[in-house]
Amino acid sequence: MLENINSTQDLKKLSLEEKKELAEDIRKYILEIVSENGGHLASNLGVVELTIALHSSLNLPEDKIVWDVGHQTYVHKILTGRKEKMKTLRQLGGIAGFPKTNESEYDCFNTGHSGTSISAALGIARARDLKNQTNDVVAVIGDGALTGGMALEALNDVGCSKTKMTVILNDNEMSISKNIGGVNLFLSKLRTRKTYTQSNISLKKIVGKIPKIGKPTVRMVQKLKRSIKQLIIPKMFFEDIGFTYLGPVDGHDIEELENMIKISKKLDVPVLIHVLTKKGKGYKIAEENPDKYHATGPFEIETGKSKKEKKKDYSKAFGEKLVSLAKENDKIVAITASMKDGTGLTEFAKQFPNRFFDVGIAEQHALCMAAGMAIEGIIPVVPIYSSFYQRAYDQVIHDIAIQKLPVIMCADRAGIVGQDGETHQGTLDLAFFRLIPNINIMAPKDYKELEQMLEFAVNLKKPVVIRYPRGTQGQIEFEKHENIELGKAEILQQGQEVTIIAIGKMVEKAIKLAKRIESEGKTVEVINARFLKPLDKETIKKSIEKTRNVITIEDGTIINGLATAIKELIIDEKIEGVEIKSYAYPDKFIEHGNVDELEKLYLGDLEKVCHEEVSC
Ligand SMILES: Cc1ncc(C[n+]2csc(CCOP(=O)(O)OP(=O)(O)O)c2C)c(N)n1
Repeated sequence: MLENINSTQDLKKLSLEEKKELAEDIRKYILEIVSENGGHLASNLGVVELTIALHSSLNLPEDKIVWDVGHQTYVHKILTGRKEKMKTLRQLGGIAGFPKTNESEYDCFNTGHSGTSISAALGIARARDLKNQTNDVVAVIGDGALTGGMALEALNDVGCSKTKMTVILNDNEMSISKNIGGVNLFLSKLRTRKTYTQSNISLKKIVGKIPKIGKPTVRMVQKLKRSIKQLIIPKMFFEDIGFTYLGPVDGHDIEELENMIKISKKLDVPVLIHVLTKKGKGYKIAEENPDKYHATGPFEIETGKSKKEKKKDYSKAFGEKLVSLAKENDKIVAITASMKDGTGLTEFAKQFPNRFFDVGIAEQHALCMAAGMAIEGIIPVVPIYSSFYQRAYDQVIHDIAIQKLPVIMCADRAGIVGQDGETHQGTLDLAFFRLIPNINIMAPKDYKELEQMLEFAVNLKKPVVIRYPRGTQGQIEFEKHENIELGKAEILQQGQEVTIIAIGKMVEKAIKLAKRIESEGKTVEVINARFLKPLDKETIKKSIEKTRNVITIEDGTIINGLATAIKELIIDEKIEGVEIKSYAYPDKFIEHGNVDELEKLYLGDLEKVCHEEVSC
């Protein structure tokens, strides 16, 4: 069936039975692609029927669908002319894992971070009204994303705005792990109301007749439905804030989904369709472990086994050390914004359930709450992916830094993360944290240094950021691990003619580059900066005054990171006659691709560059 589908027009010609067949073909195709390239599996398998129903019922690209997070758009991409190109999913120059307006006219808004879809859709709908157009606008949002403040802020606005638009709540009871919080409790009540489902059956019967009836009748149906519902669910949050609620509907029943979407198109008010789906649907291994297959590397389809050996990584090193510190110090707590496993907190949560807090996809709340705990003498440790820290910038400034509260902010997935692309690259954190007064910023060269830094941070009693990359430590085994001192760099090797200053995972590259330069007959001083703030000005100044030839290396943007800090130092200290070369990412959003490829593309092959460009 999939072979014959090249556009949404082809899809619209299919019978219901054919659409069901198509759904199975799409599942197989997604499995093939993700098992080869890696990617978001379970969420995509869960929305196959929903996406087919949306594309059958709407008229894209005039109508608009905004996909929340956007990790579940593989089906959408397959149905909108990108079927063949999907084989290049997440590869450099290939199809992105998230919606991209520059990839297709069917992608109407870029997403990647959770909770933006309802706001964006409301904006698009309001713009439509201002332009006197009549197209439909739909936001598709998961129950996980609905735990985030921005999604709730948008619901609040849409509900009372009376703007015609539809929110599809894709409720699979999962965020990446099991969904949590009050919103989840509320949804679980809706899910399990048998009587309410019963009322839907009568609704379905009425809906079947809709093509023949006019608007007044639809309004009557609505009224009737509302009165039934008020009897069954007296406190119905969505209706109370201004939505017409339809559902819950079986998210794997194409016919029922199409009916609901048809009704919503006829209503001139905000509608919320509550769709129940199963994450991983159709692939038993993912159905049973939806969290593990939320996002995955390449794997064998038959067994679900990863094709790559799973090694210890920075998140795990962080999690293990935190557990050992927490055993000694009962003031330590861990806070996650729905990323327990990804940030290495699984074991902590098991061992210290009372000191572990999953707040939902709510980074802003996580950090302000951490500030509240810190002011009362608790030691909150908050690992959040670097790019998601962007969400909580004001909380870092307003709630933590101004009050100098000792919150330990761990920016995981700092630097280039690879295939998730521009919304997920962690290249901005050094720059944006450095701007904030009172914040101390560290980055470790390996696991051991991360452990040292975490222990140091626990005792520091000041706001602190530790940033570390995705994946494993480098190949070099560093013997030297001096004690951490606030604002002190570590000289890894001494030299007379060139100074290389690097931070975090790039220290390994500094050592390699030094070897290359040395092979050409010059001696090189290698400084592991350790702290971007406070910078070890004394050590660095001394070295630069000696060599007058500096190379900086960092895995962040060229703006306001290590390179900038060193240039400022040279100017402020009036060190003259210095040659400086900086390796950093350019002032642009870095696309998707694998980490090695992107490093080569943007930083050059450092060893090769050394050979060609540095006067070795
Ligand atoms: C601001 C932000 N924080 C964290 C994430 C990581 N993340 C990606 S998907 C996801 C879970 C989303 O759950 P839900 O909205 O229910 O969608 P589902 O995958 O279950 O369909 C999380 C936490 C993110 N994308 N954005």
